[in-house]
Amino acid sequence: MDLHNYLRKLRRERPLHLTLLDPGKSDTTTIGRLAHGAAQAGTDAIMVGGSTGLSLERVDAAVLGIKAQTHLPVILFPTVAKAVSTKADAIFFMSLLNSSERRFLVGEQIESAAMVHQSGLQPLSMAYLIIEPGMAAARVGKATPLPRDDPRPAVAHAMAGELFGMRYIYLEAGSGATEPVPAPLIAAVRDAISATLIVGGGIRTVDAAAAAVGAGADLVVTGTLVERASMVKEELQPVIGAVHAG
Ligand code: 1GP
Repeated sequence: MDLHNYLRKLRRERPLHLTLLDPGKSDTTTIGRLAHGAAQAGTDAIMVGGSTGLSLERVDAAVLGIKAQTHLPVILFPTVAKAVSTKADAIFFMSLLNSSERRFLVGEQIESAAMVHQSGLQPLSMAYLIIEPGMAAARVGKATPLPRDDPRPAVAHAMAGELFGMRYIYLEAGSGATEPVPAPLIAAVRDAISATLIVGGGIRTVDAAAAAVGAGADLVVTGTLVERASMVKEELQPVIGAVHAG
């Protein structure tokens, strides 16, 4: 499956929802159960990744667990090269553009490049931008989060990513953020780029999801919402509905 085309075609109809599952936080059985519920709720694809506690064994098992439970495409959302699973369909081949550490700008990517090339994983090039508060993603990625109240630095980073040829720009407030990326910042980045715009971090309500797509997000990511749900399908469905309603 050509994931880029799949996402692009669907996007012509409506914005998309992606569910992030973290093998560093949940065991394989739980990941399979969450993926099943998210699929029933209408999510468009599953992202697998996290900031800490990841090993290749855990990521492999998570991807296989998801594939046993759903037919949804699985996209890796990697932090380190050693945990890049070849069992997924695609990989966000990403650079954390506001990291101060070479490793997260190009180092891990260089280490995984030959394997990605040989594996059949489809690379989806992405500029990853961490916005305040940034949470664990900022700490682990050695990023000084970009300001929430002044869109200019985020716009400049997004434009640089697009000029590098990156097809996806991800505005990340950090998993579990108390406040998601503000709508005016999303709108300013949307105005400045034509790449596919992904927004995530702290989106747990219908209103927050509607605000993100209203401001111009093409893809909305939620993770904590599904991890904390006791009834995954029921709790996720309204938020996914708000994304799809665009
Ligand atoms: C983190 O943007 C994602 O990379 C998801 O964040 O867990 O807050 O939904 P949440």
